[in-house]
Amino acid sequence: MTAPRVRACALVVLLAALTALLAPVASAHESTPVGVQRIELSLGARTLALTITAPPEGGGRMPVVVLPRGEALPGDVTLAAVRPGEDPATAPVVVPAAPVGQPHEVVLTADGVGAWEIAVADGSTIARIPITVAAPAPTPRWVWAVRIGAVLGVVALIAALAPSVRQRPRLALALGAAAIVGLTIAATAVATAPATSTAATTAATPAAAPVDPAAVPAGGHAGHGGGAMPDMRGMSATDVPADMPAMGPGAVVVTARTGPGAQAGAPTDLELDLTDGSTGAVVDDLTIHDDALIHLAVIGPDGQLAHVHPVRTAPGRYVVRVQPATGGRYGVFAEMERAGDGGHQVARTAFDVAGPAAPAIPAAPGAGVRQVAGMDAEVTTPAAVAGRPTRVSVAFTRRGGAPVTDLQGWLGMAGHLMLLGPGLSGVPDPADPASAFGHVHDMSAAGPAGTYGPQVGFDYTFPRAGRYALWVQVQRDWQIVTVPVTVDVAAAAAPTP
Ligand SMILES: [Cu+2]
Repeated sequence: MTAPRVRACALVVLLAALTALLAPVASAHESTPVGVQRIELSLGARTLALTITAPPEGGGRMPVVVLPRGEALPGDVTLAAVRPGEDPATAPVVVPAAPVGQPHEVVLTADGVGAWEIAVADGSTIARIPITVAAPAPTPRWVWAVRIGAVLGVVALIAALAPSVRQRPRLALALGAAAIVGLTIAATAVATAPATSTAATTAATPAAAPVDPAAVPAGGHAGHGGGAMPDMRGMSATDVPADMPAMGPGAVVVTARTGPGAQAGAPTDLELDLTDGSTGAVVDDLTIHDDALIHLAVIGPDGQLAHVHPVRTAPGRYVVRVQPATGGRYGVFAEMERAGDGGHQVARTAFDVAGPAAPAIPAAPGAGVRQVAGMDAEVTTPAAVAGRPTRVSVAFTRRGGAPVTDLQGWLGMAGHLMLLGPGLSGVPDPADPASAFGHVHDMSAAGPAGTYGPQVGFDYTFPRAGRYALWVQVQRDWQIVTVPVTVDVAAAAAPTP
């Protein structure tokens, strides 16, 4: 080979080596892992599902997809990325009213490190979703070693191959040795580099802690303050023991307050203030879990359940619109997760509504077929015994018998079951702290089309005998379908000697 060809070949090899060496460095440093977070908002009378793509480390573009669900409502909503507490009116992005199920993407900008809020306004309420933009991680030492070693090696090698240097063998040899040393340093740094770390830039959803199914207590109670029920056949659940005071370190106390003159039959904004049960401090460290900051069950004396997702309007303050149908005392169950070791918990409170009182919860049908939202819902519950796992399932068919297979996932699951246990009177009473509350998930995998059905099922261990009110919830055509069910639970027989 001629000298120019040797040089050309050496150059190609060098460039290839340089590219190979620098490639992992570039990907480790420049491409920020992108976190995508879904959050459900009950904003005024609207239901919106937001999909937020976190900005890169250091700040930048933040695409948000807004999906209206539930009822189509006139009027725009506006979105803005603001610093905490800032007025979002200065540069809002308008999301025009759209039919339910039709997503609309807007791009916000959070161009700095630290705390931000995505402000979502409907003209009367401003929801503020907290977002944290992480600082870019400092370049690790091994990356600098790769860079310096590679540059040194390549420059020395090119210099060693220069015609003028090749006529001076000692210098060429020294440069060649320097090139080998540089490239060796770079290669060693790559080989010994730690695995790339990822930094979340948005409110993180902590993974559910694995639970040992063998640890199910005989009584069926699992955890206090709404600890996760042991998983059974892919199910997960939340259970609030009766008489549960949501106290203990880090337990959140929720105070509920209706608007002035809350009246049966009229919508009212329910305000929730969150404080720490131990310190009395405002609690503002909720993380998104199951696509919401707070999952709120409001259960009326008439047996109606509203499963809504209050919006954060200020630190420690959440608001949700409710429409109580009757007068009386309403039970409120707030499921949430605190950052750090706060864990998953349920806080319980109540509020009163003026107006004619309804009788105690009328019993919904038990097992069997009932019609709901244009479908036949067939409920199956085996004879339930306190302390034994029971499977409650609902099969949906269209009128005419064809199975329903187009149920949409909601909050990341095929279906939800909420339930209220018997109070001291022996029947469910949302105002009676003796009535246990539970929330169970059907976590079955979606079908090939990404939908669910025709059946959803839930495993639950009823803690004690008595009458339970259950509400099975699925989503279809962007609407939540609720199937109320009554289950009478028998006492466990005394063990025979
Ligand atoms: Cu929820």
